[in-house]
Amino acid sequence: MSETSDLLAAIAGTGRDTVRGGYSRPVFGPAERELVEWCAGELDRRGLQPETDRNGIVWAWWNPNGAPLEGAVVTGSHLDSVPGGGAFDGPLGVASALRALDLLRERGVDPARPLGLAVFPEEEGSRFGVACLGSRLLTGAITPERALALKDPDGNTFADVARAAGFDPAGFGRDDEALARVGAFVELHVEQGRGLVDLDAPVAVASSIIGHGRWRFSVHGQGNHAGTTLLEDRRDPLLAASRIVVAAREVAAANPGTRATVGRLQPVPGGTNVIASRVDLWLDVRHPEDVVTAAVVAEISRRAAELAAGEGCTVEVREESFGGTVDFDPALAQRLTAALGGAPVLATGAGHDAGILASHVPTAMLFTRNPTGVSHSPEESCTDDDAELGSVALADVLADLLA
Ligand code: HGY
Ligand code: MN
Ligand code: MN
Ligand code: MN
Repeated sequence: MSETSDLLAAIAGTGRDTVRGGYSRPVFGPAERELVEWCAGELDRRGLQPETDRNGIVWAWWNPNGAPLEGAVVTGSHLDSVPGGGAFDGPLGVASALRALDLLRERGVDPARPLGLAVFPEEEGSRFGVACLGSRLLTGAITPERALALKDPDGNTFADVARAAGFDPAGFGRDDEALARVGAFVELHVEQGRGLVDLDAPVAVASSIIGHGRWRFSVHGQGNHAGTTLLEDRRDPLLAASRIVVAAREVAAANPGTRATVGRLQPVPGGTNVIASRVDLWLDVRHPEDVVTAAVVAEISRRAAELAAGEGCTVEVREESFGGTVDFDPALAQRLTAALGGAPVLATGAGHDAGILASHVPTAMLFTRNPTGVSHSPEESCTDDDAELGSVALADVLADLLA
């Protein structure tokens, strides 16, 4: 074990299992209250008073010199997960932030600026469908109106869930005061790929996040009885949807570098002996060049309309979220690389709150090695030693930024 992996074990031992069930950050889901209490307890034990702001972001400040908070250095990540996710995507960034604070204190660092720790809600978008919902609300990348109307799989609106968790729905939205406090944001995250394994290095600095978005396809057909409806009389949206999934792969394969995924498909009403009346499927498309992403989505949409019509169905396509490729601040990335005495610089295909903040404040990321390279799955991994090396690296770059 290492101090960082001890913190990770504590996170895994709390209500995170329910969070891993794809539900939103505890602050919006009282069932995961235990996770928030653990986090608040760890901050409290370090003499930091956690406060949850009007967008559901948890902030805590280490400010031994009582300096104004504006222009602070902030580090942190998220605690929510995807359904069936791993134990490190998010929590490693939070555990490393706590451990890095401990290391800064052990080293006797006297910060010229405050250090903030932040935990962002609903980074995965597993509950309300839009990734990085907390950081999008903070920066105005999503309007409060659109966010409040988002629904979870049970049909609860974000407004209702937030109100039930004690938030004022009128409070959500861009928060310039909070943004003014962030002079620089550094997020550490487990690597979601094999870059560091192949380079045989424990930590990397991020160069960019490739652009990515989510589109909802709703295929409408004719609900009917599985036993009394002859094949020639059917307008089966699930058959059309299945062909759309195959077409998405074909279009992606024809555009090198494209990643197209349908990870969620929902027949309605979903009965074994019922021909569906509608099928919703969610398409995730990513590519380093935003124009290619747009062209791929347009071609998949065109093919979908054709395939639906071929089965007597229709299809509606709605963009749920899109963020273009983010190139992190090169000077800040260079400064982190120098503070580490040199480190690999890697791009990522995964989205992060850092990707949303990067358009508003100087932002950087560190990645810690993941021996399996697998993520969004229980096989996601990080050794105890590497987890600690990541925290040490985070402490090194924070010490440099706080000097
Ligand atoms: O989907 C992503 O890339 C991130 O894990 N939210
Ligand atoms: Mn993730
Ligand atoms: Mn993540
Ligand atoms: Mn019947």
